[in-house]
Amino acid sequence: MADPTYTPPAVWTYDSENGGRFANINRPTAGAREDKDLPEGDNPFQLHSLATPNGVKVTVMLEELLELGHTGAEYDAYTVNIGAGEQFTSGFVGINPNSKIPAMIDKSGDKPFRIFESAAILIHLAEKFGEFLPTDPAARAEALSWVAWQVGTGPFIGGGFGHFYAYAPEKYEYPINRYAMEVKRIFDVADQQLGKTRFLAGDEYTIADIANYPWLAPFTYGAIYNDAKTFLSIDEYKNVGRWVQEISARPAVRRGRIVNKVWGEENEQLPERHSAADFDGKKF
Ligand SMILES: N[C@@H](CCC(=O)N[C@@H](CS)C(=O)NCC(=O)O)C(=O)O
Repeated sequence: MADPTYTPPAVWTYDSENGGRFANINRPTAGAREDKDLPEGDNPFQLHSLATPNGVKVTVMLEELLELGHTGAEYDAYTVNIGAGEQFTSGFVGINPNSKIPAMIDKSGDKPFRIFESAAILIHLAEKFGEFLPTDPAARAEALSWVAWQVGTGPFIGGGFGHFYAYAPEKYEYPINRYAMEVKRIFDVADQQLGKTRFLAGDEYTIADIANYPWLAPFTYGAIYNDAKTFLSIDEYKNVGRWVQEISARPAVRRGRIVNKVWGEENEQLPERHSAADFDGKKF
């Protein structure tokens, strides 16, 4: 192992100049840094998010519900520019004390309430509309297990592999090896499961697929972390590839992927979404 070694001091101290890609926003403290309210629309759901994998889970879910005719799932989606620190406004911290997208307000009832953490949002919406989460106890347990699996594995993919392979100021062999191995193991888990079942939790498309798709699919397209698709030999995972192709063809998935997208081609971006008409003229 060629990496230089580091001897940790007795007490860690914060170095704001660590040079990492997110050094300007990451601090070891929580809470609002700026007094600013959130924008608000008239729809039952107010989503404050960004089209990263964690954000796309929720926009796909809402678009899937609308696709099924649940007009009660209409939503206003506003972009939170996490690179500019908008997750630290008083308004956003008020709906997510953890300052991470996605976060949502459900104002469909008498009293609006907040929901943060993408999995909690998916489960809330699935239960509210009675969709994408089976009611049979065994099938429900299987779907929730794969949702929880995603929440547990996501940080190894993003905060671990993605950070050290693509974002860290310098490349270090030890963490890249550690997390490359872990991401390949995660893909193998999904691939073996999808060798047995059409969708992650069985024959039915559920929130297990909606949670996992935005994290696994970009690797198969070569659309995440530079050359990660080649580096991790993602084409080996044939069952994941077959599953990604099937899910990518769903109209709701195609729409959900561009909501709160503020990069790429102009006609593939949708910083705000307030109604179905916002997709007019867009490529998705
Ligand atoms: N466990 C959270 C993770 C959310 C998360 O990590 N969001 C990232 C973007 S994908 C974020 O907002 N980062 C901003 C920051 O760390 O300051 C969830 O599933 O909702």
